[in-house]
Amino acid sequence: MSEFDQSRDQLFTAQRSAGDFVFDDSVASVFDDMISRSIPGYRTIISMIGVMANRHCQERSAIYDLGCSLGAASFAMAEQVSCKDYRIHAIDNSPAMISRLQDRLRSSGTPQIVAQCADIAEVEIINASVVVLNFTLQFVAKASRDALIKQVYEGLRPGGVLIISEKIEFPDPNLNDLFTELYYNFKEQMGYSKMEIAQKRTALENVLVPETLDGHRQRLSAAGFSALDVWFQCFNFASLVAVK
Ligand code: GEK
Repeated sequence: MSEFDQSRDQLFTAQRSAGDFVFDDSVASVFDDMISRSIPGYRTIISMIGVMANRHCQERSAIYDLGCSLGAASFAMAEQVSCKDYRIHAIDNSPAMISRLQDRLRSSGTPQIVAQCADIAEVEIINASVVVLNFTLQFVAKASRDALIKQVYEGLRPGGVLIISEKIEFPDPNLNDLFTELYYNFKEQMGYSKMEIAQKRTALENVLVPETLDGHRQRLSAAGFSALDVWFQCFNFASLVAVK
């Protein structure tokens, strides 16, 4: 548990009418609890992003945390990166997330993190040594994903890395069903009821659009990344690293 831990996520406990999931203040206020009980391995992924960022950060370069939410990956990187003269750009288009992140930055004394409320499709990536897309690309319109990854590639220095975590789907329908069911079993184990799980699933239906690992690999190769592979996977959640 971090010093920032907030309230428990009970957003989907009551019967609710259909409506798409949005990253508003009610979500931001319980987000730490929500994401750590909803993504198997989330805390491990966050901590390893810090380890990888320390390995790849270059002096006088920029680190980007795209779709940073409350800044978990940014704080992990700030804690672990030892190279000199770098800045972490923590970017999210949810005003509720960014306002809470600003509060955290004010009280945490981490001047190397700069928060910005913006659409990541419109942010210029410049002089980057590390770019993180931790469960963000899945919320970007599919038609815009190629351009975004290409832009990240162009903005990275040689030797720089992109770390990208996503909910994934499987080409084999039986495996897809199995991993989906195992994932719901995990959520029940984390204290969510069947009704909460079903309602959240409906709310996310048109908002979170997963792709296959092959789809991600192809997009990363097409953008120019030469070395890339999965470094973490649990059921239908995976994280890849791609080196320029
Ligand atoms: C973490 N990375 O804790 N531009 C900017 N932000 C966006 C966009 C966009 N176009 N689309 C979605 N977002 C975080 C977790 S959460 C994952 C990331 C989840 C933002 C959105 O506002 C939200 O804060 C974040 O991407 C996705 O490591 O909730 O499953």
